[in-house]
Amino acid sequence: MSYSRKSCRTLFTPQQYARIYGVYQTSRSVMACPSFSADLTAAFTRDCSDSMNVDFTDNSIGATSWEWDIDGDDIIDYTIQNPTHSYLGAGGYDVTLTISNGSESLTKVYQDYIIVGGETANTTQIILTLFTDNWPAETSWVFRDSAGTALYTSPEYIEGDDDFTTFSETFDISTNECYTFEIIDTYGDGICCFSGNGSFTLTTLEGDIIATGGNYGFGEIIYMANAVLSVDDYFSSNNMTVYPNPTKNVLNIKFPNTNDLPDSYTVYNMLGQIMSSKKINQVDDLSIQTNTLSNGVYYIALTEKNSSITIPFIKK
Ligand SMILES: [Ca+2]
Ligand SMILES: [Ca+2]
Repeated sequence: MSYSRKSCRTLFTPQQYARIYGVYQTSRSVMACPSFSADLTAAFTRDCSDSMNVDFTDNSIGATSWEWDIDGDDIIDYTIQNPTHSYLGAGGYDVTLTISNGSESLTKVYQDYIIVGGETANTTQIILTLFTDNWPAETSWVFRDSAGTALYTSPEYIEGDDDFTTFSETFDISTNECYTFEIIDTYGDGICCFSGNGSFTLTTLEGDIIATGGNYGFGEIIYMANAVLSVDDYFSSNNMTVYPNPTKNVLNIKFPNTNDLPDSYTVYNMLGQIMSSKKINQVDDLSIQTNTLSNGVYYIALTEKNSSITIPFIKK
């Protein structure tokens, strides 16, 4: 409630103006920039392996102490300003940074900020199926090997002509390599779901889906490992032997428990081409004829349910 005359209620005296100006001048630096905020960046080189080193950099303002939970388990891992961490194990990790300036603290959570590892794609060819939306010219993609070399790149999709159209591309891949597929949208709204339900899908030649999406903003990178030498539970708990290696006419694979044999095997050459493949019904099926192979390095992939192992061998 004001007791001044109505015409005076919205007016300030010169003294009042002076005080307002004084307060503004002394506090404007505080109002212009935050004096206390949490922020971070991370530097890393991702590949398909299940481990990755990350250098975190604190970009906070006004912090005098730091608490980092770098793997989302609510347990503080580091209290230094700029930690380096080695992640072991594929998956997405939340990163939480809590800063303090002695009197107050601030916490910022970055969900799935660090992603380690890649999809499994044990095959000789990867098939891209792309269904465009109403703005196909915004879409492009590139398929790279682990050195970053672009092996396949998209054609130019034409506005109007290529709207709501399905495109299929085939990528030849080799064994023991990490590939990336990057899809890009120049407008930043993906190909779903504002201007039509576009999508991309990567499948193996055998029809297994590696990755699919459409609602990816400015873009997305898919990491895919092809026949990376790995050991799963079944094979690590079975002391198998492979002999002779190098081999001439027959390669033998022996499991201690002949009642628990793997399901099948496939022999690949260095280019990832399938040389032979067989379902394993009996012990004899694991004596593999190699006399028809030309000399060189090959890989034999054994599978048992969801486990697989790939072993290199030499034909001499
Ligand atoms: Ca932790
Ligand atoms: Ca778009």
